[in-house]
Amino acid sequence: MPKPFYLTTPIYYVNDRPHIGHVYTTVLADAIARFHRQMGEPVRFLTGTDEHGQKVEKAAAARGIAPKALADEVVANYTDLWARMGMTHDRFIRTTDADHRETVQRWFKKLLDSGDIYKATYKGLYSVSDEAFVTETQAKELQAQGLAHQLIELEEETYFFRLSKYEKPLLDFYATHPDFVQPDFRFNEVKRFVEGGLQDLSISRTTINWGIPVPGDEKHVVYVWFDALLNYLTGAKDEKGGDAWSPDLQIVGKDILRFHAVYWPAFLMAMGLELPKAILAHGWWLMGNDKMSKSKGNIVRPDTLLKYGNDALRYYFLRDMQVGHDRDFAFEGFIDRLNADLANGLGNLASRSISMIQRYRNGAFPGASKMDESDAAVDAQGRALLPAFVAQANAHNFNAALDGLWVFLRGLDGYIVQAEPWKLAKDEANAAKLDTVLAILYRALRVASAALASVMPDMAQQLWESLGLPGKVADQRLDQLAWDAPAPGPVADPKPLFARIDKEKDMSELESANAAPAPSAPSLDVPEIRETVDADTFFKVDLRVGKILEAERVPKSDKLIKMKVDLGLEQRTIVGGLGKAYEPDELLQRSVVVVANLAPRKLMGIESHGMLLAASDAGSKPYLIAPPADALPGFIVK
Ligand code: ME8
Repeated sequence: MPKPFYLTTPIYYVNDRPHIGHVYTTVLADAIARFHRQMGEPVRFLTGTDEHGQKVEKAAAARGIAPKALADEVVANYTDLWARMGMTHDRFIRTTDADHRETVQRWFKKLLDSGDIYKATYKGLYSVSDEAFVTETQAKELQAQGLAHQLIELEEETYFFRLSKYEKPLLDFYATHPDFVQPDFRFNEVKRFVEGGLQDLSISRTTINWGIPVPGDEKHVVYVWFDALLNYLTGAKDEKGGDAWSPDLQIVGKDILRFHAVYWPAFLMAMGLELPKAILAHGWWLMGNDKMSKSKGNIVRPDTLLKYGNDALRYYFLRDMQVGHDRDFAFEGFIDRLNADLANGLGNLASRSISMIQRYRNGAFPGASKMDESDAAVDAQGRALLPAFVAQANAHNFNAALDGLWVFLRGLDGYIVQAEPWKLAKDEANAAKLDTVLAILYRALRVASAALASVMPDMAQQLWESLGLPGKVADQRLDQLAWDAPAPGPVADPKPLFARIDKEKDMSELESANAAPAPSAPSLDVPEIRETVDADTFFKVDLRVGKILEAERVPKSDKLIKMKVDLGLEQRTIVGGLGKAYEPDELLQRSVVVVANLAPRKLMGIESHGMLLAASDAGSKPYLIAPPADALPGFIVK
């Protein structure tokens, strides 16, 4: 049994339901998996979920449930969605699976024995959202992006991975493997990062419980990224004892490239295992050119789009995204693309062509005996179609592959208009020319159907059957399908491939289905500046930096949140009217500015000792004022 083409997606965190970003990655991987199968290769395709770590622990705590219960719930969301979408992965791995725990503990121990893992004390800044310690430079970057609230100070005894030792081996490896990271510009970012110097990496935590225990030192759990990356090792093994190691292609979003192109290969070098052949980093789907995020309320969920069918969504993703780059998502563009390419384009061409074969030739496949110049030109383009598609898909450029196919299909509309088959049919003297035109249309649709099997599996099969072709289109070898092979039988009645979308109607429906608690535009609905006060009056107000340690909603109030705030010298209970703008979970570990000497007052029966400063106007939500990350609780604000 030859080693299968081993393909992986990232494993997704279980702190939230899937959104179109996760769907995109998985669709891209699924299309690549199907494409390789159609090239005659055995494939092992792995996806799954990343279930340990602080992010998941916190999300579960915010819901008042155990992390594993949250994981089970979110996993069901993923597995249901993948089943509905017909994803063809061979295993859905969960980092809570017993065989994975065994992999992680076994390798941790081996690397400890070999000296690539050692124990020491770490003191520094930690980013909760990235689940990673950050360097001073990275901290400054986060501050500049207004993300300083994600950083916390941490000092702990930890196990380190000797990453610094692999700086040179990694650079040597990059130099000798020019296709390791795709696209090129991302590879350059990775190289620059490693050239900047690598520090040893902390790979255990004592501050959280939700993780795989370090073998022999159970107050530590294994750092979530060490745990998560090793899923690719666990998942390489199949149920029959086969091992697909090493990965041929690992698909990741640009956000997690560093973990995959630096840490991961360094781990593998330490383990003495073969490195992946290629890592493909794709860009992001944005909304209004902004990152999708829960707090911005601009997340597009797959269900909103799946009402147009799985194939339509797959097509849009693969056609409109140039792998590697970011792309702004817009409902209008989505509908326009589907109407133009699927309803008017392929759908229309297929039904027109098949109907003509039925009407003029009783459904039988006509042979192309004679070709004039225009027929020969289209026929030659058609012959080149599949090899071009295969070359582009091999390079994972589905958007170019599909673009090329559609340029040809659109060209056929012109060919039909020029040839006027309805006129040819009226005169028996033109029978040979009519045969040729119909044969070319038939061949083009057959090739399109085979090529599209990886992109739109159901629609491709439907088209295949309409052409009177037997079996599964997915079983057609793309490297063996002959352009001018004879047809085995008559065409069948064409079924409409894709119904045109009523744009006006659906646009408003789509936008409201996805209705975001839209971030209110800065309308500047503010009163005049107030009367002058002297400095003494102002300085009576004692403003301090605080850090929110706990946050929960006040029962029966949609506005009030009760918080415990660290003021350096003491901890306070403060009740704030933030509930419509923030989830309690988003407030945790945030640095804030507190009016520290405000007389206590009771809000819904709870005594509040202070107030948090926020900026807003009459129409907007309150935006909490965030001091920089290195301002400690207790610092005076003046
Ligand atoms: O990072 N556009 O999990 P995650 C395109 N558990 N793709 C997007 C996207 C967007 N807007 N948003 C997310 C993790 N993605 C870790 C991975 S792997 C060992 C551990 C995709 O749930 C993209 O592929 O945050 C990104 O890498 C992945 O979802 C992150 O998923």
